[in-house]
Amino acid sequence: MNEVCDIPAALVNLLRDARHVCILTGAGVSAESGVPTFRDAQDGLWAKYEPQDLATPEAFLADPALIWRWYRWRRELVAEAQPNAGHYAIAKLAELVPQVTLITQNVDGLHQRAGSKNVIEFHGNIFEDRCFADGTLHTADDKMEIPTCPDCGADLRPGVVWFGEAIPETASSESYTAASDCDVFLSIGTSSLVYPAAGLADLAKTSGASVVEVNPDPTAHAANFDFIIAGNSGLVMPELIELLAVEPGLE
Ligand code: BV8
Repeated sequence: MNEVCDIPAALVNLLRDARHVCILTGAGVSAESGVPTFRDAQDGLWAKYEPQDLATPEAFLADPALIWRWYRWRRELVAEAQPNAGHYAIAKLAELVPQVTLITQNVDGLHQRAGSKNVIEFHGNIFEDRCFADGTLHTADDKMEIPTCPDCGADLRPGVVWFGEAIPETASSESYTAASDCDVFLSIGTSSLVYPAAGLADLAKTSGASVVEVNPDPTAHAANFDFIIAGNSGLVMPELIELLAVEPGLE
């Protein structure tokens, strides 16, 4: 079996004996599906914008048509993308350990398309439309440059969490519960710079869990993690699953 990166046997044993594995994923997990990360420079007509500057209620209020064009561009990009081996391996892990809680910062829905169930969408979903006034879910009329709410006439906005906005209550409470209950926490494909998501690994650590980072470019947080696997999730996760599937003692 061609080892793509060395996965310590101690980590495989840890996962083999795990009771509850909590996983946090970020844009890096979708990078191998061709979905640009937030760190990646945007190309084309969006190159001059910082994603962080567009993903705010202020930017929407200032120019809702611009923001709708940006999100429709990203929706097309994501709709054309396919889940990659990393997404499928993460879905498979749920069959190999008693309990998995999957929390994603990604709004692309690729985990669900790879078969993961009960995914906690910590930052919402890009394909949802919500009333800007009260957050109610609606289906936007895509012929409208700025779709409006059929109930109150306010603008509709993409169902994602913008900077400066609170994390949805259910997603927040379920994530904190899982991070403080798990015995293994996997942080995969995230720069761990955006809060409160970036605080979940520390919560798991202080709650006694072993914390693992999978990222080709180890983050500033890695120093207080237990295992750092410096590789692409599309290579590391399938290998981890393969090693987990091997009967102990037959490695
Ligand atoms: C809030 C949806 C308050 C929208 C997103 C504490 C300290 C400092 C700042 C704050 C703080 N608390 C709050 C803040 C402010 C802010 C924040 O964190 N700012 C940062 C930038 C400093 N947080 C907020 O505003 C949050 N809300 O605090 O509200 C509040 C409370 C109550 C009531 C009212 C208000 C909301 C944050 C959510 C924003 N929305 N997304 C959209 O998508 O359009 S965030 C968005 O950016 C993503 O969802 C994701 O979370 C983040 C990007 O991070 P990553 O996913 O990690 O991706 P990134 O590109 O950064 O990195 C990719 C990584 O992958 C890299 O490390 C790379 O090496 C790696 N990689 C690359 N290829 C691979 C790979 N890894 C594995 N395999 C590969 N192949």
